[in-house]
Order: sequence, then structure tokens, then C-alpha cells
Amino acid sequence: MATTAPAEAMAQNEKVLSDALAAASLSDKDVETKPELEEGEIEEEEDDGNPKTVFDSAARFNLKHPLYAKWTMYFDSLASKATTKTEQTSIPNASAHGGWLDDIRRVMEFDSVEEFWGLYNNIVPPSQLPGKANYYLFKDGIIPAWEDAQNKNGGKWAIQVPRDKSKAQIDQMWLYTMLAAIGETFESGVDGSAPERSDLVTGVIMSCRPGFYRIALWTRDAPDVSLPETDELMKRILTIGRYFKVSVLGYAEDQKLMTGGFQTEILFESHKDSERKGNKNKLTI
Ligand code: MGP
Repeated sequence: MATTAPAEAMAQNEKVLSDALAAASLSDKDVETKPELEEGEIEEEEDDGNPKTVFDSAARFNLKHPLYAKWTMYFDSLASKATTKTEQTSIPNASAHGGWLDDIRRVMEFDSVEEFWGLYNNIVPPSQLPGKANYYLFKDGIIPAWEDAQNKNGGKWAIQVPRDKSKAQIDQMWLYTMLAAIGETFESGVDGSAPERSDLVTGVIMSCRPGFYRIALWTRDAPDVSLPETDELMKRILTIGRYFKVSVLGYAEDQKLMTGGFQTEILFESHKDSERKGNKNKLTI
């Protein structure tokens, strides 16, 4: 049955309603409205001065986990050739390297785990890079060139895989290589022996080419390839190569590498030999 409210009750309801509206408009005026966030902008949180990890506050963490060393990420591609260099993106003393470094741009320096992930989460992964491009991650201000004093007596371990068959794996291969570099674990034994800090690796390079991907890790010294495995430097270089193959890339130690039907080898050669194209002085694992 429908009911009709008495006039007195109706009037009371109206008063309650108008009081509520008045209160609401008052509080609207008193409350400070926050500016709308732009796309990608992070809401500022109050800094109470207490120590915070990135898990406590993604925007205002003040506790970082330091790396052993400072690292710099560099990049070059056809696109970077066209960009203007600024003081921030150019490499100091680049002209001393005969034009080789002209197109390489400094992306960012970092010395903590948090900054590494901040960088990694904001750059394009290798699988998404078109054509020819390189990422270079080098330590302690070392320039990604053979000519740098820390590289000139060194060499590199490198693996080259076909581009079309390796797109699904290449991002993880590169990420794990960078983590081993900045964690300085390359001289750990593949038998699971405790990681030791490795100071032989100066940097790692991800090269994207139209037909293949190559990951290289540069070392500051290079043994004569005819030396026996008992030679101290040879032993260290082989340990690094095996750690790269087994612990970083996930192959079995004695595995002959086939990627999508192609034979893929992990090779070491000195930079001096790289400069002399066509040389055969290479180590294989
Ligand atoms: P690369 O890019 O390492 O080889 O070197 P890739 O990918 O086989 O060849 P690309 O042409 O597809 O890039 C290519 C060439 O760059 C070498 O032959 C050198 O002429 C020059 N180059 C490479 N590196 C690492 C250096 C370096 O450190 N210093 C100088 N001066 N030249 C370099």
C-alpha cells in the first residue's frame, strides 16, 4: 500500500537535506584539492625522514643497495646517429678514439641495485630494437673501446645467435649477463662454489644486427691462446667463459651449442686479434 508522508515530516527531511548540502559545500571549500597527475607522474608522498627501502615507498625510498662499482650504460643505433650530443650524453674524450665513439650516447650512470632496475625498466629490450643497435654496460668510467687503458690488453668472450630464432630468449640472456656483471659473479665456479668478486670483467655488450644477436663480455687481460689451462690467467678466463655458458646462459658445460639449427660457439679472442680481422687465435668452450 502506498503511503504519503505527513507535511511536517516532509519539511524536516528538506531541512536535513539542505543542512547536509551546506555542510558538503563548506567542506569542499576547506579541503585542499590535489592537482591531477599527468600520465606517468608518481604521486608525491610526505617524507617523514625515516629510512625507507623501495618496498616501503617506490617514490621516496632513501635506502639503496650499493653495487661494488659504478656502472655506465651507453647506447648506439642508427637513430642515435641523428640525435645531438649534449654534455650529459657524450663520452668524455670521445674524439681521441678515431671516430669510433662518435655515435655512442651515455644513457645513465648507476651504483645501486635500485637504480639498475629503474634503468632496466625504462629502456627498450634488445628483442624490440630494430636493425642495428648496441647496448654497452661498462664499469668505473671505462669507455667501451679497445683503446681504453683498462681494455687495451684485454679480450672478449662472445656468443652470437640467429636473430629470428632467438627473439624469445635474447632479453633474458642479456638481463642475466648484466646481473652477473654488476653482481661481479663471473669468476664463481660452475660447481656452485661461493661467488667471488671478479675484477677481470670490464663491461658487457649487447649487439643487435639484422641477422643475429651477439652478447660479449670484455675482460681487462687476455691470455695467449696457446697457453695451457694451468696458466693462472688462462684458468681465470676459462672460468669466466664457463660461468657465462652454464650459469648465465643456462647451457650444459659440455653442450655443443645449436640455436635454431645453427651451430653457435662461445669464443674468446683478444682485442688485438679482433683488430686484425680474419685471425684464428680463438678459444672455444
Ligand atoms: P663490431 O661492431 O664490434 O663488429 O665492430 P660487427 O658487429 O661484426 O660489425 P658491424 O660492422 O656490423 O658493426 C665493427 C667495426 O667497428 C670494427 O671492425 C672496427 O672497425 C670498429 N670497432 C669496433 N670496436 C669495438 C672498436 C673499438 O673499440 N675501437 C675502434 N677504434 N674501433 C672499433
